[in-house]
Amino acid sequence: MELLEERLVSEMGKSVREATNEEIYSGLLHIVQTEAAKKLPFEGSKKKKVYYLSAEFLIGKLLSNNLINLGMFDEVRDLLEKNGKEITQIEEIEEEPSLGNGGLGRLASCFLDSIATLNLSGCGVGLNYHLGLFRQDFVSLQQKAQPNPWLNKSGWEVKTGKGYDVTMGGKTYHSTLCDLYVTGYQSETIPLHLFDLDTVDESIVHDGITFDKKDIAKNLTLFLYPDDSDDDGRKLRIYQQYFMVSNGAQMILDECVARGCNLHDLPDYAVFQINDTHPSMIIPEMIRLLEERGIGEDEAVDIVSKCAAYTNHTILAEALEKWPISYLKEIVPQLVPIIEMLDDRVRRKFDDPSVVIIDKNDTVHMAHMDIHYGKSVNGVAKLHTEILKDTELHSFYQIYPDKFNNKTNGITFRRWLLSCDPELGKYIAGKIGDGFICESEKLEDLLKYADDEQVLEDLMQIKDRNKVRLAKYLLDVKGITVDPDSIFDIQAKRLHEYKRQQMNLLWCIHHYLDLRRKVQAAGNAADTASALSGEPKVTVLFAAKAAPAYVIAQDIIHAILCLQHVIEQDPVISKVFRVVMVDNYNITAAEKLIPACDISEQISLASKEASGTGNMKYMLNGAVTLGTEDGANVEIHQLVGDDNIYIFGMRSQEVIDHYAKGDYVSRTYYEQDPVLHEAVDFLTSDEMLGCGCSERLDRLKNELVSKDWFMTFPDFEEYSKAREQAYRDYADRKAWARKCLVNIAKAGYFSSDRTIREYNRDIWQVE
Ligand code: 26V
Repeated sequence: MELLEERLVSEMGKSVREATNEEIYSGLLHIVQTEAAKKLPFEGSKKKKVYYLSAEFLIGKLLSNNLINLGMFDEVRDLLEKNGKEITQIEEIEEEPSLGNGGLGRLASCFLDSIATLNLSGCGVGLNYHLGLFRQDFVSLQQKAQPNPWLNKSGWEVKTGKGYDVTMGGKTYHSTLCDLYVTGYQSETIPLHLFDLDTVDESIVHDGITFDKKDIAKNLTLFLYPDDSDDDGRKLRIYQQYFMVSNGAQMILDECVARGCNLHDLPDYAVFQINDTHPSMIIPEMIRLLEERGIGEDEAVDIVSKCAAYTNHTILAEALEKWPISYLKEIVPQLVPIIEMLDDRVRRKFDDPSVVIIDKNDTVHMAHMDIHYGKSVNGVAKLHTEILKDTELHSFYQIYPDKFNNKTNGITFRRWLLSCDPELGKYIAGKIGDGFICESEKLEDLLKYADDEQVLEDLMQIKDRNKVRLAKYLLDVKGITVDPDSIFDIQAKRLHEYKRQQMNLLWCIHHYLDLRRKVQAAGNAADTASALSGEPKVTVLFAAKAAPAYVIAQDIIHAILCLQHVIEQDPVISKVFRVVMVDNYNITAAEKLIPACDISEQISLASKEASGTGNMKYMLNGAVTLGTEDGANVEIHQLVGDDNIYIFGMRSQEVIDHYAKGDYVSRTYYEQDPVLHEAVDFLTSDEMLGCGCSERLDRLKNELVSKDWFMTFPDFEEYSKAREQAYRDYADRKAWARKCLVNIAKAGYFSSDRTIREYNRDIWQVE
């Protein structure tokens, strides 16, 4: 204790009591950085290393998580308390790094935590986006995208002084490299390498997130996922991707040579995991660099094919990247002959146009390159991998059955339990010991308390306190009032039609109209209170960013905000039902929302959600899933059993068959189901138009009635029934607590430590 206090005081030049929260934050940051750096493994102590290449790393705030992993959290908290300070207040100072978008980026961060925790030799490779993914504000009940200048306020990056030349679009750029330290739990630290360009200029951004997309020297690492609705935006994505992988490839070769590699034996020194197709150009780039260093073409292809491994994260066609060869000729002409050579080899071997790399329209299929020239192809949940094998990538599966494997996603329990819900973490450790932190399947020991009334009540009280904590946060930070004494029903994730926030919205409309009818039937004021007295109190929370160019997604946000507004105006109904959309969903918000959740909405159209990882986080924090048989929900269902989850809707095969036959007609449902009809019509009602924008609301209604590509209507009735059943079940506090307990107990399988052990066993083989 003395030591820590002395160090902090010497960092700050004043006593803890006298210091401001900002000074304490900076002091702790320096101490954590020093401790983390001491745990960096000696470069060269292990031969082979995994390089996790990803356009996104959604790492979240670092202070508390690092304190936990370094084993310093309790000591720091107690020291602060002794001096009249609160660790939660210090946490508020930190700006969350904005280097990711959704599940793919968060998964990459959980994986780094697990790689470090398991003491495996590895690192992350990505880009240092100055303004990150945009920050979401709500203005006039609509999403407004703003720059997110997180970097200016962050002190976590360590400048390395390293950098490489990268030639793109006829110009040579010199990169800079800074590292973020990722601490493992009671173990080593690994670096996340973030490449950047010194000439990037934040001042070129104006009117929200608009900027000159052609000025590469100034814009290259401004934003993650710059708007790709025009050619210049798409080209900028290629610039970013090539910059990331060319730097990564040069660094990999330098490091491997320093460890004793003679290039011929590169597969003994490096494996690169390609996270979705954004880093796919590492394959031709690495071949190019090897050839430049004197390796023959055949051998270079062979070497890279033994180093590269590809993870697929989605079956949505628009996310499987394809680039016109003309763009590549303009930006990376040095790769084009190599890609043509790779395509040529494929064509000579296989007489199947569906597996070529460059198709007849001169479009380059990045995933195809990964599959032919990688040693492994994995999906991210059992169902997803089966769909890849049977449908989306079937031709490839026939050629390379042995390359395909499943790696069901996972989450790090350090951040998603110990850090975000310390009270629950401690409570569980008090009951079954803290072995579950690293041996997650030990959580099953909790099952022996499944009928222990005291434990069940304790769990509910922890949940209640988390709900109060969330309510306070929403009031303090967002100015939103919610009743902690209501069911918290939460859907927080990227906004996409396949995730079907619009179906949740339609149910909310339906419920609101139902309540309104009950109030109206009661007539006078005295009776209205009693008209709703038997109703479950419900707070529906949404949180989601929509891609700036994704119009319908923004329409859905708008409709949710309009409904929120309409209900807020109703003093009677808002006592029992509220809809709240929380702005700027990020890790910090997730860490508040998840521990407070009762019902976890995982309602994607079956077959479309590759895995989901939010579903696992809610489960671990004792929420019950309301979901479809999609992604990892299938595995959650198998683990917890029918009694501890609410499953509804079409199964994936049925959905796939509908798409194959093209026989789904949404209008039929609209015309035949009066409940659905009424809810859909309300989108363009006087109440909604009173606060909303008719162009957006009309477009959304029309989209649903005339297309509904993600089939919300056929699932609506079953969804409503399952949801209402869950609300009724919630009334039995003990029975509900038992469901929560079973969910927690069965979550052990979803630790990212398990996932990383599988990657290492089957693909990486690093020490
Ligand atoms: C999405 C977007 C949306 C914004 C505009 C640009 C852009 C570019 C690429 C993508 C692909 C996102 C892929 C992704 O996040 N997939 C998710 O990966 C998770 C981890 O495996 C998985 O749990 C989710 O089911 C899957 O959707």
